[in-house]
Amino acid sequence: MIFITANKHKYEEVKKIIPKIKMLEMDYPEIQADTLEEVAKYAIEFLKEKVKKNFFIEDSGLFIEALKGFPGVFSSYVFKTIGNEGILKLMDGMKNRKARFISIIAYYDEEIHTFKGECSGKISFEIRGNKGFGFDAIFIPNESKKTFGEMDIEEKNKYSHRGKAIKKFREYLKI
Ligand code: ITT
Repeated sequence: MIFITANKHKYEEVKKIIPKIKMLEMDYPEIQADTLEEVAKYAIEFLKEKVKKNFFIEDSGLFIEALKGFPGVFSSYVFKTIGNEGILKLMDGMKNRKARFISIIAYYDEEIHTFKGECSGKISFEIRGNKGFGFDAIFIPNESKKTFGEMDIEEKNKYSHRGKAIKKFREYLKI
């Protein structure tokens, strides 16, 4: 089973739940669309002719309620540009800190299958923790007081959007 991603952290998280996974780094277009599902499906259409085995990709994003869902489908770009400091600055003085992460796994085996995981929580007031990646250090899932940046992979997987999506995928695969 092949996981096409350029993000080593995502791969490590997935591997804890489905150990027999190989990472393959391949470039694919991430279109500008309204939903993660559309972005993922377009990527599968692009990749399916090029990859000869069954494979999957994962597309994820952070949706902040007070920012009307921003950065959402632009999460990767926003993280690379303004980063966690930028998000905290945008939210300066905002009391509504509600946010959720969404993960879409898109799997191709002659057909496209998608599996969705969501994790609700809030944006912290400061950067906390140096584990994980991306927005982990500013996101506190509802089930905990810690940010994802303060959790090991196992603990993050218990609550996270990706952990939930991968578990659904594992059930589908019956492994
Ligand atoms: P791919 O090669 O798999 O596309 P990517 O890092 O570009 O890797 P996405 O396009 O799905 O991934 O972008 C999602 C961005 O949202 C990612 O770069 C992070 O900044 C952020 N993100 C997604 N899941 C996250 C998580 O579990 N913890 C922290 N940040 C996350």
